[in-house]
Amino acid sequence: MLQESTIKQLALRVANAQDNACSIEKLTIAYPDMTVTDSYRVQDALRELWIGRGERIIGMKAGLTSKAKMEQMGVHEPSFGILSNRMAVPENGAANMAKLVHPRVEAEIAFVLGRDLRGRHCSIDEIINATDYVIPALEIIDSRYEKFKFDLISVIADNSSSSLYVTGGRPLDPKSGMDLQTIGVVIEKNGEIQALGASAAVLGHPARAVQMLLEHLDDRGDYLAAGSLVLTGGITEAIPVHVGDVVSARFQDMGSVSVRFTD
Ligand code: OOG
Ligand code: MG
Repeated sequence: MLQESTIKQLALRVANAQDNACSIEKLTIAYPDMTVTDSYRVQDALRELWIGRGERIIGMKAGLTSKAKMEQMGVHEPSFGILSNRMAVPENGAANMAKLVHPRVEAEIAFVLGRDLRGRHCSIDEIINATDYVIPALEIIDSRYEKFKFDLISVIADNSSSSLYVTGGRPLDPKSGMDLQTIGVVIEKNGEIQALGASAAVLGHPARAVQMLLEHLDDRGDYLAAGSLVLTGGITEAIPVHVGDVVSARFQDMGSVSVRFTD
């Protein structure tokens, strides 16, 4: 277990790379004994830093929750991260490439909770009953590690590559009989199809990502408050983007959500 002073130092190193869009070497190179627990402590320190500069916490993300994502990154366990209001981009808004290292876009189903959820034993039904609505989302991930290569411990310390996110399309009430496992999604870049999939790609059911997140939070004495936004993880592999690209994802019965990359 790393000392608290080291954790704070690592959070500053990661925050600096995030703020200045520069890449750093994997933290596990300098700290080979670092653990997953240490990495989540780095996230705690990042959250403190962000709150200290006036940001608001909006919710959390789960990542590496689909086979396509796990294979693409070579990391086979889900990781979680914190979302702040600084990361929100309006629907069809612009993401400035100058502030990003080597971004990629993911299509995800986002949950917005109507009431608090906590504990290790929430069923999928309980999660759905506590959900106000689900909504299409794009997550723009951007690893601060060179060549977008990392291990589980390093990526968690980089807040699971979170960078920006967009929600859009049509919010739906999951309590009104929709089938959350069979939502088809098509991702287009500049009008050309890049990837397609269905929501069951995320752990069999995207609410399972919320369930795993709750287990993770419970282990740390934390929970999801009413109003939290939860990104459940990319359904397909992530799509690399460059200046001028427009990415949109069309979700079955839920409309589409898009983002533009500008210089
Ligand atoms: C880690 C974050 C993955 C997702 O939705 O799977 C993620 C990464 O691939 O950089 O956000
Ligand atoms: Mg993601």
